Amino acid sequence: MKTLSKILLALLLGASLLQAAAFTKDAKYRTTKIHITSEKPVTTGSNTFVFTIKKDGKLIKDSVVSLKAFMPAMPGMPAMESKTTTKSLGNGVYEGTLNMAMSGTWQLYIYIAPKTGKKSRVKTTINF
Ligand SMILES: [Cu+2]
Repeated sequence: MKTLSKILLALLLGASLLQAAAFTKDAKYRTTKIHITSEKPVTTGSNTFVFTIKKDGKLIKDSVVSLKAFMPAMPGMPAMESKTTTKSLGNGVYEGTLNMAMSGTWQLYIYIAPKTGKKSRVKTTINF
């Protein structure tokens, strides 16, 4: 029995290591498409998200990508906001950490400023 539970535990750990991101979401605005992932489930506090950004099917490299997450004021609670500028991981992939102080629905704005060409903003929500 002890051996069996050890085997089961090993299988579970192996499965969780192989598992894809705990959180994924796709957002788009016109021809800009963003695939958002987080290694860990989204939770109250600090969350690191990875954004893969494409425009017209091409990976968007060399852009400044910044984030704003906010929750409007609720009864008995002020509005909350977290902003950051992402770090480019190369090849159209950007990573940023937001502090989400409470559970619920957060509005997320992703601002993309390319070196040349038009800036764009993609809106989505994150719910946890
Ligand atoms: Cu709130």
